[in-house]
Amino acid sequence: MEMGKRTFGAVAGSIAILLLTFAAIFNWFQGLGGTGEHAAVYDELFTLYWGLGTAIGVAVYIYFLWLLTTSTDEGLDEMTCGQAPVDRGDRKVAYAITVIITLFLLVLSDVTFDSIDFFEKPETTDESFTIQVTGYQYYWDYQYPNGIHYTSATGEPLRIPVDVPVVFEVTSGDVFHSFALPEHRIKIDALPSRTNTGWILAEEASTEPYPVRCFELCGDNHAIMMGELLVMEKADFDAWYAGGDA
Ligand SMILES: [Cu+2]
Repeated sequence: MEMGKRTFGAVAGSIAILLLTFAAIFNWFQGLGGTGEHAAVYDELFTLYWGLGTAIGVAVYIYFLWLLTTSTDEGLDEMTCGQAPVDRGDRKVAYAITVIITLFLLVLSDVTFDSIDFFEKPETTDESFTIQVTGYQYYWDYQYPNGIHYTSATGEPLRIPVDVPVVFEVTSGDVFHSFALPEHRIKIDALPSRTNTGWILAEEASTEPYPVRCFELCGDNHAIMMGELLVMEKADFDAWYAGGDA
C-alpha cells in the first residue's frame, strides 16, 4: 500500500490547494468593495456560484479520496477489448445525482436570468437621464443630454447624482473597449457602430471618486485608460449640471 499513501498525500494536497484557491478568489472579490443594488445582485450571484462550486468540488474530491484509499482491485474482472463493462453501480444513486444536478441547474438558471433582466432593463424614474459614453484610444468621451461634453483625458470625473437611475449608452470611436465601473459591477462592451446600454443607481455619494476602467485589451496604453466616477449629492449635481461648472 505504498502507492496508497502517496495517492492519499496527492489528493489531500489537491484538496488543500483547491480550498486555498477558492478562498483566495472569494477574498479578492470581497475586497472589490461593491456598492448599490447592482453590486448586491451581482455579488449574490457570484456567492451562489462560488458556494455551489466549492461544495461540489469538495464533495467530489472527498469521494475520490475515499475511493482511492478504500478500493482494491480484488473482485474486479479483467477488461478485454470489446467487452461491455459489468454493471456495478447503484442505479438509485445515479438517478438521485441526476435529480440533484438538475435542481442545481434550474436554481442557477432562474437566479442568473433574473440578474440579467435586472442589469439589462433600466428601472428609470422621471429624474433619470442618459449619458452617451464613447471609448477612444485611450480615454472616455461623455455626452450629457443638455450638451455638456468632455472626456476623461481632461482629468474630469464622470459626474452623476446619487439615488437617480442613470442610463449609459456606450459605443466606440475606434477599436473594441469595455466601459466598466467595477464598484457598481457594471461592464458594458464599447464596440464601433453599435450601442450597448447599461444603467446604475448609485446609492452613496462618493467622498472619493470611484474608478472607471476599460475592461477590453484595446492597445498599447489600455492599462492607463482610466477615469473617475463622482457620485454627487443631488443639489450639487444640479448646480454643476445647470452651470456646467465643476
Ligand atoms: Cu479601452
